[in-house]
Amino acid sequence: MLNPAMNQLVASLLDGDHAAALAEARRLRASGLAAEQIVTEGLEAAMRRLDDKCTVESFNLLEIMLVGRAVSAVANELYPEGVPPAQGRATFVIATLEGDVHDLGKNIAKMVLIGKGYRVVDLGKDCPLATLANAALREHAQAVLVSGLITSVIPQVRKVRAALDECGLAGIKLVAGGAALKQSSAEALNVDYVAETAFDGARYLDGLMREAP
Ligand code: B12
Repeated sequence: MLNPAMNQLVASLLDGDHAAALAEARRLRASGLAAEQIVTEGLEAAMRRLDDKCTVESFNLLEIMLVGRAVSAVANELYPEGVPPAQGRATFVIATLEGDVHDLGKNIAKMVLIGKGYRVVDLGKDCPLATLANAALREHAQAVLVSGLITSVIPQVRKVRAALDECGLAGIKLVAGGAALKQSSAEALNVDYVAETAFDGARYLDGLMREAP
């Protein structure tokens, strides 16, 4: 059920009107709503409504891209990235794997983590396994994060652990997120944790980093 406080934001996002969506997001923040709530009850709710348009005959790429642009604008406003710290609390490498071009959720996860003071190396979308594993090694990452929105990318996700092992990164933590992956278990995906939302993933990583020696 849509939170009525989000009605205007969701409507502006679905219109692809990024100026109106930004203004409404600022108003919601000023009224005391947490950024986390605006993402989970506003941005994610708007994207769920887009679902039909991505599947039925009325599929309209331009419309979806405009909504995506509006979502990105609001996410950037809520989590201003600035310059990622050279020495963050820890370094993570994040990517959407080869075969999947969805990146809005990955970008939100990245911004949330940067907002918490982590250094996040973003390898973008459609990323080959070898590129991901090599970057984790090169950047001395403490965890590897993968985002997946289409079910056909799941076999790739299952291979990440082996690619990391081959690079000598056997113990590195591996976290999955995104609409397609969160329907699976950590065991099935061969990862350490499957995040329900960007914030759930960030809390898991916070816990790991607190435990780290
Ligand atoms: C926008 C969109 C697109 C845009 C993507 C724009 C972009 N730059 O990302 C475009 C138009 C390009 C697109 C293309 C396609 N799409 Co599309 N798309 C969507 C749509 C409508 C929204 C996805 C989205 O951005 N959600 C909002 C974000 C914020 O949510 P999220 O990713 O889950 O992220 C949140 C959390 O999960 C978490 N998170 C995400 N990643 C990670 C990672 C980590 C580590 C952590 C901790 C957290 C985390 O953080 C976010 C905030 O909490 C969905 C429908 C839906 N309801 O999901 C379909 C959907 C994902 N698409 C779908 C399909 C089929 C396609 C196409 C194959 C269509 C086609 N026939 O060509 C192509 C894909 C081509 C490819 N090879 O990848 C299907 C996938 C079905 C499936 N299960 O396999 C969906 C579900 C629609 C449907 N019902 O059929 N799509």
